[in-house]
Amino acid sequence: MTFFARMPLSPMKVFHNPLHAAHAGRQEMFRGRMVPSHEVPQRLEYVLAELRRRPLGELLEPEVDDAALCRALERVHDAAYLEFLRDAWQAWVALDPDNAGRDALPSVWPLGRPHAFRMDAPTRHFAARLGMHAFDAGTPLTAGTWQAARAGAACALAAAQELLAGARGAFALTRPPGHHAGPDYFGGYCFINNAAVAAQALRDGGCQRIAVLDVDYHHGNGTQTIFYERADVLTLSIHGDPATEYPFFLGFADERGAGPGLGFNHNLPLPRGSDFATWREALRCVLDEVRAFGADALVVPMGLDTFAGDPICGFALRQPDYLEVGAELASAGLPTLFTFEGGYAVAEVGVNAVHVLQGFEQAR
Ligand code: Q9C
Ligand code: ZN
Repeated sequence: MTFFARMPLSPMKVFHNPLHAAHAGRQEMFRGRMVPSHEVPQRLEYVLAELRRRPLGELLEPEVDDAALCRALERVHDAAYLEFLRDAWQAWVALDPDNAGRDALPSVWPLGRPHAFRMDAPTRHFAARLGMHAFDAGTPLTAGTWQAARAGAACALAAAQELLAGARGAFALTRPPGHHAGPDYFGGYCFINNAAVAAQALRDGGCQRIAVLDVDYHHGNGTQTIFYERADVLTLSIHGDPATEYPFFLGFADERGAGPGLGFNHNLPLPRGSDFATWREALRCVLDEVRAFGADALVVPMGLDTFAGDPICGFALRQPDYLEVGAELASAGLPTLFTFEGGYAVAEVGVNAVHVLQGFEQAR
């Protein structure tokens, strides 16, 4: 018998992050220029507005114990990285008081090649620490980043607790997003891996096998890396082929896991321009894997940047397709936790997100 013997049909609870707007990046490096951030607070506000129009269930702020949150974060991220994030803004402003009016972005990295630059260089300079903990120059770290990211992870933890208490579905509506964040690094607009925090909290709450099915346009590199050597968390991702798409350096089909985790990661890269028929075929394929794995819970890092109208991505899903995405996900028949990831067609992201959730609710 699986961990969840009975599944009451309670409506989906939504945990939204009251501090999300404290993280508001001004600019990101994009093709050699500084451009306005794509990952903006308005994105979440559009989802909230749509949820008020089409309520799915209770809309709650997470109430989680501080110490419990700390423990949950340390289950997936290095303590030194969390400390870095906590103190980063203060260190940035200490470099130069004028920095208070600009966001922090890395501009030098150690690469990691042998005998080139030292990964253990004896420096605590903030520019060096930033380069050690970031993998791109598109993810501004701001005055409120730590507060927002931490409160966002609290949403993921509360949603996991909801599933452990018997709920069939829960949504962690939070930003910044999380699926690109790894054990000790940020990037791709992500700082704390909310989906990984949720998956690990489900494991620690007694679930034996968790499947994480990432539907964001971009490969969920952080989640893959966090669970790469583990057989208890199956990581699956459908995304734009990294041969041409961000994050370029991970997300290829031959990455199947390592050590005891060999066989427990599967990437389905699709060519830029793929339509819903192609995408849905990939989804059905990974859902078969979820069933074969015998997962007792499903975590879905939900990006809506697969939308045809997305300004920085290349798939061609249409608005009504998202209702079907939700219904397909419900066919797994598992308690399911959604996190909010990408989706940069700001005015449409609310309808698309709620379509997935409504499709899920109506099909279950
Ligand atoms: N020319 C998420 O969707 N910039 N992150 C890509 C491509 C970074 C996306 C630039 C995209 C990160 C959560
Ligand atoms: Zn994305």
